[in-house]
Amino acid sequence: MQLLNLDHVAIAVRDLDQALEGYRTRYGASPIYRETVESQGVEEAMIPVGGSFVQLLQPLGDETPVGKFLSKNGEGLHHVAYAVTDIEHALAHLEAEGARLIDTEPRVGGRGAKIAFVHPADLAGTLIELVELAD
Ligand code: CMX
Ligand code: CO
Repeated sequence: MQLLNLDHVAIAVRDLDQALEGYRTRYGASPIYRETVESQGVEEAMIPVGGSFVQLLQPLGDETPVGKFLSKNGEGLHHVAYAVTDIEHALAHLEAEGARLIDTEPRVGGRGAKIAFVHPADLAGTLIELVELAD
């Protein structure tokens, strides 16, 4: 098990266009990907920062994970995502460690990457995403 890189920090927003405009005007930063990921209930945009990204997430509905988060907490930091080389191996390791996995098998997320989440109650109150990027 090795965390290769901080792939992204994700921020829940109500209005993706408005948040992107803020990043553009305040920080001169623009997204290089923008896509709807139905399976995760989000429209997402990825802004490159060094070797990592800021991921802005707008929910597709109130009953999605990000929709529920916004209702409860308002806009703000939602999760951190670490890149791994072999996500199945990483999940097997975490399961053996007794970690509270949300996904026991990877799903396909944005950029065609394999992704899986670990529950925020598992460690330090932080929702963690593992990402294995597509070749
Ligand atoms: N960070 C930290 N804590 C969080 C959290 C978050 N992002 N989301 C929820 N929680 C906490 C809640 O505050 C709550 O804590 P308490 O029990 O102390 O009140 C607890 O987790 C349960 O929260 P909930 O509002 O009842 O929500 P659910 O249990 O229905 O869902 C979670 C929480 C994490 C299981 C769900 O959001 C999930 O499956 N997330 C993974 C998928 C996801 O987030 N997809 C969108 C991003 C896609 C992408 O990055 O590509
Ligand atoms: Co993410």
